[in-house]
Amino acid sequence: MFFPKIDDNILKLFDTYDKFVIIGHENPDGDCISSSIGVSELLKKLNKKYVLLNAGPFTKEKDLEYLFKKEPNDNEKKDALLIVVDCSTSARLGSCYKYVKDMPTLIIDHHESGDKSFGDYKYILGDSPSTTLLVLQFFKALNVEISEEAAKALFFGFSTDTGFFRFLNKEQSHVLNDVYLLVEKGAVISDTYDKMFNQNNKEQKLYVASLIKKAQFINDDKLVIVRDSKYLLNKYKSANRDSDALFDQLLSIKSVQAIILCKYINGKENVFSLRSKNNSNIDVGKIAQSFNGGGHFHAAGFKLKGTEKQNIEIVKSKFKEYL
Ligand SMILES: [Mn+2]
Repeated sequence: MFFPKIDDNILKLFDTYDKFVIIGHENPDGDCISSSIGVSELLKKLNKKYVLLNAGPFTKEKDLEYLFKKEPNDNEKKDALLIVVDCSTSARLGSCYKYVKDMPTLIIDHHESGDKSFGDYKYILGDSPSTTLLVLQFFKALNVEISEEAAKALFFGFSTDTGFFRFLNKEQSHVLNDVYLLVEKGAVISDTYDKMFNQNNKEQKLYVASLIKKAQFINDDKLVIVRDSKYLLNKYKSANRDSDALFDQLLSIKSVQAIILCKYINGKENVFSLRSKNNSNIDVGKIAQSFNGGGHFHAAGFKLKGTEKQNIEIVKSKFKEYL
Protein backbone atom coordinates (compact mmCIF):
# COMPACT_ATOMS: atom_id res chain seq x y z
CA MET A 1 0.00 0.00 0.00
CA PHE A 2 1.23 3.48 -0.81
CA PHE A 3 0.18 4.99 2.54
CA PRO A 4 1.54 3.10 5.53
CA LYS A 5 -0.89 1.95 8.19
CA ILE A 6 -1.31 4.50 10.96
CA ASP A 7 0.02 3.17 14.23
CA ASP A 8 -2.66 2.07 16.74
CA ASN A 9 -1.02 4.25 19.39
CA ILE A 10 -1.67 7.25 17.19
CA LEU A 11 -5.27 6.29 16.38
CA LYS A 12 -5.95 5.82 20.10
CA LEU A 13 -5.13 9.50 20.67
CA PHE A 14 -8.46 10.37 19.03
CA ASP A 15 -10.18 8.35 21.73
CA THR A 16 -8.07 9.50 24.66
CA TYR A 17 -8.22 13.23 24.01
CA ASP A 18 -11.34 15.35 23.96
CA LYS A 19 -9.65 18.60 23.05
CA PHE A 20 -7.28 19.45 20.24
CA VAL A 21 -5.23 22.38 19.01
CA ILE A 22 -4.55 22.27 15.26
CA ILE A 23 -1.65 24.22 13.80
CA GLY A 24 0.31 24.48 10.54
CA HIS A 25 3.38 26.41 9.41
CA GLU A 26 3.63 30.19 9.21
CA ASN A 27 3.01 31.77 5.78
CA PRO A 28 0.46 29.00 5.22
CA ASP A 29 -0.11 27.67 1.70
CA GLY A 30 -3.10 25.82 0.27
CA ASP A 31 -2.00 22.43 1.58
CA CYS A 32 -1.34 23.74 5.07
CA ILE A 33 -4.64 25.59 5.37
CA SER A 34 -6.61 22.71 3.83
CA SER A 35 -4.93 20.11 6.06
CA SER A 36 -5.80 22.19 9.13
CA ILE A 37 -9.41 22.43 8.00
CA GLY A 38 -9.42 18.73 7.09
CA VAL A 39 -8.36 17.80 10.63
CA SER A 40 -11.00 20.13 12.07
CA GLU A 41 -13.67 18.40 9.94
CA LEU A 42 -12.44 15.03 11.23
CA LEU A 43 -12.67 16.22 14.85
CA LYS A 44 -16.11 17.72 14.26
CA LYS A 45 -17.38 14.30 13.14
CA LEU A 46 -15.79 12.74 16.23
CA ASN A 47 -17.57 15.31 18.45
CA LYS A 48 -14.29 16.68 19.75
CA LYS A 49 -13.43 20.25 20.73
CA TYR A 50 -10.75 22.00 18.70
CA VAL A 51 -9.18 25.33 17.91
CA LEU A 52 -7.31 26.25 14.71
CA LEU A 53 -4.08 28.23 15.05
CA ASN A 54 -1.76 29.84 12.54
CA ALA A 55 0.86 32.55 12.86
CA GLY A 56 0.05 33.84 9.36
CA PRO A 57 0.36 36.03 7.42
CA PHE A 58 -2.33 34.74 5.09
CA THR A 59 -1.43 35.68 1.54
CA LYS A 60 -3.43 32.78 0.10
CA GLU A 61 -6.98 31.71 0.89
CA LYS A 62 -7.49 34.98 2.76
CA ASP A 63 -11.21 34.22 2.94
CA LEU A 64 -10.42 31.38 5.38
CA GLU A 65 -8.20 33.42 7.69
CA TYR A 66 -11.11 34.13 10.06
CA LEU A 67 -11.18 30.44 11.07
CA PHE A 68 -7.71 30.68 12.62
CA LYS A 69 -6.55 32.20 15.89
CA LYS A 70 -3.06 33.52 16.60
CA GLU A 71 -3.01 32.46 20.23
CA PRO A 72 -4.91 29.77 22.15
CA ASN A 73 -6.35 30.54 25.58
CA ASP A 74 -5.43 28.42 28.62
CA ASN A 75 -8.67 26.51 28.54
CA GLU A 76 -8.19 25.55 24.89
CA LYS A 77 -4.73 24.23 25.66
CA LYS A 78 -5.50 22.43 28.89
CA ASP A 79 -5.43 18.61 28.50
CA ALA A 80 -5.43 19.02 24.72
CA LEU A 81 -3.38 17.29 22.03
CA LEU A 82 -1.52 19.47 19.55
CA ILE A 83 -1.80 18.33 15.93
CA VAL A 84 0.81 19.89 13.64
CA VAL A 85 0.07 19.62 9.92
CA ASP A 86 2.27 20.19 6.86
CA CYS A 87 5.25 21.03 9.06
CA SER A 88 7.75 19.09 11.14
CA THR A 89 10.09 21.92 12.05
CA SER A 90 9.14 23.72 15.27
CA ALA A 91 10.59 27.05 14.08
CA ARG A 92 8.16 27.08 11.16
CA LEU A 93 5.24 27.45 13.58
CA GLY A 94 6.46 31.03 13.85
CA SER A 95 5.10 33.22 16.62
CA CYS A 96 2.65 30.47 17.69
CA TYR A 97 5.36 28.03 18.76
CA LYS A 98 5.83 29.59 22.19
CA TYR A 99 2.19 28.90 23.11
CA VAL A 100 2.21 25.23 22.17
CA LYS A 101 5.76 24.01 22.76
CA ASP A 102 4.92 22.12 25.96
CA MET A 103 1.89 20.30 24.59
CA PRO A 104 1.83 16.60 23.65
CA THR A 105 2.23 16.67 19.89
CA LEU A 106 1.16 14.62 16.88
CA ILE A 107 2.77 15.56 13.56
CA ILE A 108 1.09 14.81 10.22
CA ASP A 109 3.42 15.87 7.43
CA HIS A 110 5.07 15.13 4.11
CA HIS A 111 8.35 16.96 4.75
CA GLU A 112 11.05 14.49 5.77
CA SER A 113 13.56 17.23 6.53
CA GLY A 114 12.10 18.29 9.90
CA ASP A 115 13.52 18.29 13.45
CA LYS A 116 13.94 14.73 14.65
CA SER A 117 13.28 15.85 18.23
CA PHE A 118 10.00 17.63 17.47
CA GLY A 119 6.75 15.76 18.20
CA ASP A 120 5.75 12.79 20.36
CA TYR A 121 3.77 10.95 17.69
CA LYS A 122 4.41 11.15 13.98
CA TYR A 123 2.73 10.23 10.73
CA ILE A 124 5.25 11.53 8.21
CA LEU A 125 5.55 10.36 4.64
CA GLY A 126 7.80 12.36 2.32
CA ASP A 127 6.41 10.53 -0.71
CA SER A 128 2.90 11.82 -0.19
CA PRO A 129 2.19 14.58 -2.72
CA SER A 130 0.25 16.55 -0.10
CA THR A 131 -0.39 16.57 3.64
CA THR A 132 -4.13 16.56 2.94
CA LEU A 133 -3.84 13.00 1.58
CA LEU A 134 -2.24 11.98 4.89
CA VAL A 135 -5.15 13.60 6.74
CA LEU A 136 -7.47 11.56 4.52
CA GLN A 137 -5.80 8.37 5.82
CA PHE A 138 -7.01 9.34 9.32
CA PHE A 139 -10.62 9.57 8.08
CA LYS A 140 -10.24 6.10 6.59
CA ALA A 141 -8.47 4.52 9.57
CA LEU A 142 -10.94 6.00 12.08
CA ASN A 143 -13.92 5.15 9.88
CA VAL A 144 -15.11 8.73 9.80
CA GLU A 145 -17.55 9.82 7.10
CA ILE A 146 -15.85 12.27 4.70
CA SER A 147 -18.08 15.34 4.56
CA GLU A 148 -18.36 17.36 1.34
CA GLU A 149 -16.56 20.18 3.16
CA ALA A 150 -13.70 17.86 4.08
CA ALA A 151 -13.49 16.35 0.57
CA LYS A 152 -13.27 19.82 -0.98
CA ALA A 153 -10.57 20.98 1.42
CA LEU A 154 -8.49 17.80 1.11
CA PHE A 155 -8.71 17.87 -2.69
CA PHE A 156 -7.75 21.54 -2.74
CA GLY A 157 -4.57 20.90 -0.74
CA PHE A 158 -3.66 18.02 -3.04
CA SER A 159 -4.27 20.24 -6.07
CA THR A 160 -2.18 23.17 -4.87
CA ASP A 161 0.79 21.04 -3.76
CA THR A 162 0.82 19.10 -7.04
CA GLY A 163 0.36 22.18 -9.23
CA PHE A 164 -2.95 20.65 -10.24
CA PHE A 165 -1.65 17.10 -10.83
CA ARG A 166 1.44 18.25 -12.76
CA PHE A 167 4.06 17.37 -10.13
CA LEU A 168 2.80 13.84 -9.51
CA ASN A 169 5.49 11.34 -10.35
CA LYS A 170 5.10 7.80 -11.59
CA GLU A 171 5.53 6.23 -8.15
CA GLN A 172 2.77 8.40 -6.75
CA SER A 173 0.11 7.35 -9.25
CA HIS A 174 -1.50 5.12 -6.58
CA VAL A 175 -2.81 8.21 -4.85
CA LEU A 176 -5.32 8.72 -7.65
CA ASN A 177 -7.48 6.15 -5.85
CA ASP A 178 -7.63 8.50 -2.90
CA VAL A 179 -8.20 11.47 -5.15
CA TYR A 180 -11.08 9.58 -6.75
CA LEU A 181 -12.57 9.06 -3.30
CA LEU A 182 -12.46 12.82 -2.65
CA VAL A 183 -14.19 13.56 -5.95
CA GLU A 184 -16.80 10.94 -5.13
CA LYS A 185 -17.39 12.65 -1.77
CA GLY A 186 -18.03 16.03 -3.36
CA ALA A 187 -14.78 17.71 -4.46
CA VAL A 188 -15.34 19.35 -7.86
CA ILE A 189 -12.35 19.29 -10.21
CA SER A 190 -13.38 22.24 -12.38
CA ASP A 191 -14.27 24.44 -9.38
CA THR A 192 -10.92 23.65 -7.80
CA TYR A 193 -9.07 24.60 -10.99
CA ASP A 194 -11.01 27.84 -11.12
CA LYS A 195 -10.22 28.61 -7.48
CA MET A 196 -6.52 27.94 -8.08
CA PHE A 197 -5.89 29.67 -11.38
CA ASN A 198 -8.66 32.09 -12.28
CA GLN A 199 -8.71 34.41 -9.28
CA ASN A 200 -5.97 36.87 -10.22
CA ASN A 201 -6.46 40.58 -10.20
CA LYS A 202 -4.87 42.87 -12.78
CA GLU A 203 -2.19 43.96 -10.31
CA GLN A 204 -0.91 40.42 -9.91
CA LYS A 205 -0.38 40.00 -13.64
CA LEU A 206 1.35 43.37 -13.92
CA TYR A 207 3.57 42.53 -10.93
CA VAL A 208 4.61 39.21 -12.48
CA ALA A 209 5.19 40.94 -15.83
CA SER A 210 7.51 43.48 -14.16
CA LEU A 211 9.48 40.71 -12.47
CA ILE A 212 9.89 38.78 -15.71
CA LYS A 213 10.98 41.91 -17.55
CA LYS A 214 13.82 42.38 -15.05
CA ALA A 215 14.75 38.70 -14.86
CA GLN A 216 18.32 37.70 -15.57
CA PHE A 217 18.88 34.57 -17.67
CA ILE A 218 22.27 32.88 -17.20
CA ASN A 219 24.05 29.60 -18.04
CA ASP A 220 22.56 29.36 -21.54
CA ASP A 221 19.19 30.45 -20.18
CA LYS A 222 19.05 27.44 -17.86
CA LEU A 223 18.97 29.47 -14.66
CA VAL A 224 16.80 32.53 -14.08
CA ILE A 225 17.35 35.03 -11.31
CA VAL A 226 14.41 37.20 -10.36
CA ARG A 227 14.38 39.98 -7.81
CA ASP A 228 11.50 41.94 -6.48
CA SER A 229 12.05 45.30 -4.87
CA LYS A 230 10.60 47.82 -2.49
CA TYR A 231 9.53 49.85 -5.50
CA LEU A 232 7.54 46.98 -7.07
CA LEU A 233 6.00 46.02 -3.74
CA ASN A 234 4.74 49.55 -3.26
CA LYS A 235 3.58 49.88 -6.83
CA TYR A 236 1.62 46.61 -6.82
CA LYS A 237 0.46 46.50 -3.21
CA SER A 238 -2.52 44.28 -3.83
CA ALA A 239 -0.53 41.73 -5.86
CA ASN A 240 0.24 39.66 -2.73
CA ARG A 241 3.55 38.53 -4.22
CA ASP A 242 1.98 35.58 -5.93
CA SER A 243 5.15 33.78 -6.98
CA ASP A 244 3.46 30.61 -8.30
CA ALA A 245 2.27 32.50 -11.35
CA LEU A 246 5.79 33.78 -11.90
CA PHE A 247 7.31 30.31 -11.63
CA ASP A 248 4.74 28.85 -14.04
CA GLN A 249 5.53 31.48 -16.64
CA LEU A 250 9.29 31.05 -16.38
CA LEU A 251 9.31 27.26 -16.18
CA SER A 252 7.27 27.19 -19.38
CA ILE A 253 10.41 28.37 -21.20
CA LYS A 254 12.03 25.26 -22.67
CA SER A 255 15.63 26.07 -21.73
CA VAL A 256 14.87 27.05 -18.13
CA GLN A 257 15.85 24.42 -15.55
CA ALA A 258 15.68 26.40 -12.32
CA ILE A 259 14.63 29.72 -10.84
CA ILE A 260 16.03 31.78 -7.99
CA LEU A 261 13.52 34.30 -6.67
CA CYS A 262 15.03 36.81 -4.28
CA LYS A 263 12.36 38.61 -2.29
CA TYR A 264 12.89 42.00 -0.74
CA ILE A 265 12.34 42.18 3.05
CA ASN A 266 14.01 45.22 4.55
CA GLY A 267 17.36 45.63 2.82
CA LYS A 268 19.14 43.59 5.52
CA GLU A 269 17.95 40.14 4.57
CA ASN A 270 16.17 38.36 1.74
CA VAL A 271 13.75 35.49 1.43
CA PHE A 272 14.68 33.11 -1.36
CA SER A 273 12.25 30.83 -3.19
CA LEU A 274 13.79 28.21 -5.43
CA ARG A 275 12.14 26.10 -8.11
CA SER A 276 13.42 23.52 -10.55
CA LYS A 277 11.67 21.93 -13.49
CA ASN A 278 9.84 18.71 -12.82
CA ASN A 279 12.17 16.59 -14.95
CA SER A 280 15.32 18.41 -13.85
CA ASN A 281 17.92 16.85 -11.56
CA ILE A 282 18.47 20.08 -9.65
CA ASP A 283 17.56 19.37 -6.02
CA VAL A 284 16.59 22.80 -4.74
CA GLY A 285 15.49 21.20 -1.45
CA LYS A 286 19.11 20.23 -0.83
CA ILE A 287 20.31 23.70 -1.78
CA ALA A 288 17.77 25.31 0.59
CA GLN A 289 18.82 22.94 3.37
CA SER A 290 22.40 24.14 3.06
CA PHE A 291 21.03 27.58 4.02
CA ASN A 292 18.97 26.14 6.91
CA GLY A 293 15.80 26.29 4.87
CA GLY A 294 13.55 23.50 3.72
CA GLY A 295 11.23 22.15 1.09
CA HIS A 296 11.13 19.53 -1.61
CA PHE A 297 13.27 18.43 -4.56
CA HIS A 298 11.69 20.92 -6.97
CA ALA A 299 10.39 23.64 -4.60
CA ALA A 300 12.12 25.09 -1.56
CA GLY A 301 12.97 28.28 0.30
CA PHE A 302 15.04 29.97 2.99
CA LYS A 303 16.06 33.30 4.51
CA LEU A 304 19.49 34.87 4.17
CA LYS A 305 21.01 37.85 5.98
CA GLY A 306 23.22 40.28 4.07
CA THR A 307 22.90 42.59 1.11
CA GLU A 308 20.89 41.45 -1.86
CA LYS A 309 23.86 41.56 -4.20
CA GLN A 310 26.03 39.35 -1.98
CA ASN A 311 23.15 37.00 -1.21
CA ILE A 312 22.37 36.41 -4.87
CA GLU A 313 26.03 35.65 -5.62
CA ILE A 314 26.17 33.11 -2.77
CA VAL A 315 22.97 31.37 -3.86
CA LYS A 316 23.97 31.41 -7.54
CA SER A 317 27.25 29.67 -6.76
CA LYS A 318 25.35 26.78 -5.09
CA PHE A 319 23.72 26.03 -8.44
CA LYS A 320 27.11 25.68 -10.18
CA GLU A 321 27.50 21.97 -9.50
CA TYR A 322 24.22 21.32 -11.30
CA LEU A 323 24.66 23.53 -14.38
MN1 LIG B 1 2.43 20.59 1.76
